[in-house]
Amino acid sequence: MHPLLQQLGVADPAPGLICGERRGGSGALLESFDPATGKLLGRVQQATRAEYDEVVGRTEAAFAKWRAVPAPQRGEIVRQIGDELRRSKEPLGRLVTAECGKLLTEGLGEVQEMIDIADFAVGLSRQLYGLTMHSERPSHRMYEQWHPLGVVGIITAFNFPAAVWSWNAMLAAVCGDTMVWKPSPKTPLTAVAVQQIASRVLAKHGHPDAMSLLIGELADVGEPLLDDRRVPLVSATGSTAMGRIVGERVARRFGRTLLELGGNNAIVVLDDADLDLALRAIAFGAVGTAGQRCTTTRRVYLQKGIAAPLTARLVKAYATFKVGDPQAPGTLVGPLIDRAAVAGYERALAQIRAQGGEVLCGAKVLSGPGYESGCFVAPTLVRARHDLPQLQHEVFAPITYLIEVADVDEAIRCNNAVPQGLSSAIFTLNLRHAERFLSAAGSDCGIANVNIGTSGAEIGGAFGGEKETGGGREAGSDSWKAYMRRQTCTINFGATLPLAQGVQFEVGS
Ligand code: UN1
Repeated sequence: MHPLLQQLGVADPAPGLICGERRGGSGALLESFDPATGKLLGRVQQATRAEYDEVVGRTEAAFAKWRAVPAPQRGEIVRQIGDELRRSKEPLGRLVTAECGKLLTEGLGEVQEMIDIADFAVGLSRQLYGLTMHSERPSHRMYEQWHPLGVVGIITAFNFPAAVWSWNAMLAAVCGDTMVWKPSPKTPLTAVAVQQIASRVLAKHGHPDAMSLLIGELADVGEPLLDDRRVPLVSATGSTAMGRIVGERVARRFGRTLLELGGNNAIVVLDDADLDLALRAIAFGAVGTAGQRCTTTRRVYLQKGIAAPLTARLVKAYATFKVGDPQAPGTLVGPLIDRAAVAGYERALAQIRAQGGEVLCGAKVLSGPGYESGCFVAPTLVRARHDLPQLQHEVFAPITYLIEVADVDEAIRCNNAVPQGLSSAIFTLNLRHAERFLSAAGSDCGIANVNIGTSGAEIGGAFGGEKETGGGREAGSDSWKAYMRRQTCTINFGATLPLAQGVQFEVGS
C-alpha cells in the first residue's frame, strides 16, 4: 500500500462511496496511476447505480437537518474542516502531486487554496446578506432573503482534484446545502482522502451525511445526477463538450447548473510592457501544471516592436525548463495526466504543422530515463498567424502560440476571437491601454488582468468565464448566491390592503 494512503487512512481498495459512516462501493475496481512513474497508486471500489440512489436519498434526508443549523454554526463546522486540512496539508499535497502530476509546490498550494476558501466561507457564514427595499405601499415592508437549495451535485476535473471541490463544498455548506461529489476517475484517491477528512468532522457534529462522495461509472453516477430532481444544482468543472451535455440535460428538468468549462486564454504584451514581468508570467501561465489548467496561457499576442526580442528570450528560457519528476526540486514541468493526453498533444501538433504554424521549440514526446511513464512532453512554442484554425481549440498540454499584432486594438480583437472566455491579461505600463483592455470594449473574458498572467487566481474573486466557458462563477465575491434560492418577502403591517401600481379592486363585504 502506498505510504501516503496509509498516512491519510485510505484503505485498499478505497471506498468509492462515502456517506457518513457508510463506506463502500460494490461496483468494479478503478485503478489510479501516478502519471510521473506509471505506477499503480491504489484502487477504488466504485459505487453502483443502486448505491447512487441510496446516497442521494441519505444526502437529501440530511438536508432537512443541516438547513436548520444556524449559518454561523455551519461556518464553525467548516472552520474545523479547514483546520483538519491544515493538519493534513503535507500528505494531502503530496497525494495531489502523486495522483495528478502537478509540481509539489502546486500540490501543496492546492491544499492551501482549500484552507483559504474554508476561511472565506467561515466569514461568509455571517454575511449571507439580502437587501431591503422601500415598498411603494404604506405600512409595508419588503426585503429579500436567501434560503439553501438542497442537494448540490459537484463534478470535478483531474487538474484540481481537491481545490475545486472545496470552492463548491465550503460555500454550499455554509449556505445550508448538502452535497454529492463525483470526482474525476483519474484522481479518485485524492477525493477519498479529502472526503474522509470532511466526513470525520461532520460526524462529530451529528451531520454525517451532509457531504458525500460517489465514484462510479458514468452510467451509474454521472448521468443519474443530471436527471435527478432531488439535485437542484449541478456544479460542473471540465471540458466544454462535457458542460454542454450537463447544461442541456439539467436544464431539461429546470435544474440549475454552475459551469466552469474550457479556457483558451491570452496574454497581450505591448511595446511599452515590462518585459521581465511578461516573460515570467507567460512562462508560468504556459507551462505551469504542464499546461493543464483551464486558466493556462495558450495564446500570446506580441506587439510588433517587442515581438522578435521577447520571442528570442522565451525560446532561450524554454531551453532551460526542467521537465520531469514533479516531486523533485528544480522541476518546472511535470507529466501530462495520461497517455491519452499525450496523444492529444501530438494530434494538435500535427494540425498546427498542417495549418502552417511554425514550431520554435519543443514539440516532442520525451523518452528515456525518468520518462518511462510516457506522459512527459516538451513545452512547445509555436509562431502562428492570428487566423490559424487550431487557435480556436483548447488542448490540455503545454503548447503556446506567439502571434504578432500591430496595436492594442488588434490585440483585443484577437483576444476575443475564440469561442471560450475565461481569463485574459495585458502587459503594459500605459494607463490608457490597460484601461482600454478592462473596458466594456476590451477583453470579453470573466477574468482580465493587468501585468499579471492568466492563471493562479486568488479565491477572493469570483472565478469563471463567459461564452463557452459556461458563465458560472465560483469561489469569492458573491458566488455564494448560486448555491441559494432568493425569496422576496413583502409584509403588510397596516389595516388596509392597498394594491401595487394603484390598482383598485373593491370587493363588497
Ligand atoms: C482550473 O484549472 O480548473 O486560477 C482552475 C487558477 C487556479 C484555478 C484553476 N486558481 O489557475
